[in-house]
Amino acid sequence: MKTILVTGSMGQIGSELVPRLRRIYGEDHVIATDIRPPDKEQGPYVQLDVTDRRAFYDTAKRYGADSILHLAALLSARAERDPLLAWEINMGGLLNALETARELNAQLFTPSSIGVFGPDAPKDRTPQVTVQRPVTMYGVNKVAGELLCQYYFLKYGVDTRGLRFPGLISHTAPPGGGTTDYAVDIYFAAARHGGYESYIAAGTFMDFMYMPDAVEAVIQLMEADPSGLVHRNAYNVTAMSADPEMLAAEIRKHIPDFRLHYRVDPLKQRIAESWPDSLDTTAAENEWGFRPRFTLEKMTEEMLAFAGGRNPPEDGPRGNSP
Ligand code: AKB
Repeated sequence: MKTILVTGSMGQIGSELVPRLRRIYGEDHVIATDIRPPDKEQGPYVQLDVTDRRAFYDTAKRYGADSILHLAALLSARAERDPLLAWEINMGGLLNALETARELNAQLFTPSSIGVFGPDAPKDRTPQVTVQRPVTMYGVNKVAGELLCQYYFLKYGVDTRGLRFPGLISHTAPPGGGTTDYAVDIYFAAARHGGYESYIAAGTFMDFMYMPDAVEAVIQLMEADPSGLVHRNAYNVTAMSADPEMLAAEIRKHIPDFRLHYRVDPLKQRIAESWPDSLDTTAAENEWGFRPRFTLEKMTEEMLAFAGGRNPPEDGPRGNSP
């Protein structure tokens, strides 16, 4: 049975991924770590700064980790405000994760992002393999991260795997410092206040995916037969492409008088405009069977139910069953 070390476990992805992993692999086989002290009773937890290579290695070794899910990172808008810190955490943390994986012969997953593409890449159905010239520090980190993971795979045989995530939408833990965060905020504002002021302009399309689909995609990729993984670092994945008006139209099916206003944030808008409108996910579909379950309609129904403090609809699938 796998023993999995997760960094950034209290972040947006980790908050849903860790409980799901514990249901599959057992509580004691998933070691959650984050830079913060633990906030509730839970399974094995270690406070870990991923830029401390010795502590990273010692923690993984102590628990006998044979799999590392390295999630700790600064997101795009935050990284743009402090590029040096972003380099330190995003690249330093990844290098420590890769070195630990190499020394312990462990599998390694780390998320990449739609941020690896820049204005030179095709905007619609952006191909798996195309020009990657990002204009943000976050994008530079993620491209370098993909290449570094591929280098460790080719040179040392480390079983590195990654996904280029779009904006991830979840009701469990708020995102922080991302460009796509508006697509989470809009649901909470709609359910609680009936209106939202968007920092992303109307007509700005980006890709999104509901968190249960993202969690299943990570697990599916980590369990996939390595012989089929041609583009292991990293796969385009997404479930829907939307702009603020599309999200609002879907919300109005449940809250007819929902109001959407705009106060555009120039930094986040500039980042969003440099990213694809939609990704081509053919490689992920063909190489390991990626197939998201949540459409915009179904996700909106659930997000509004959770954000409004109601239970989600009984009949809908919530990702795959354990
Ligand atoms: C961000 O907005 O920075 C992230 C991402 C798309 O990688 N959600």
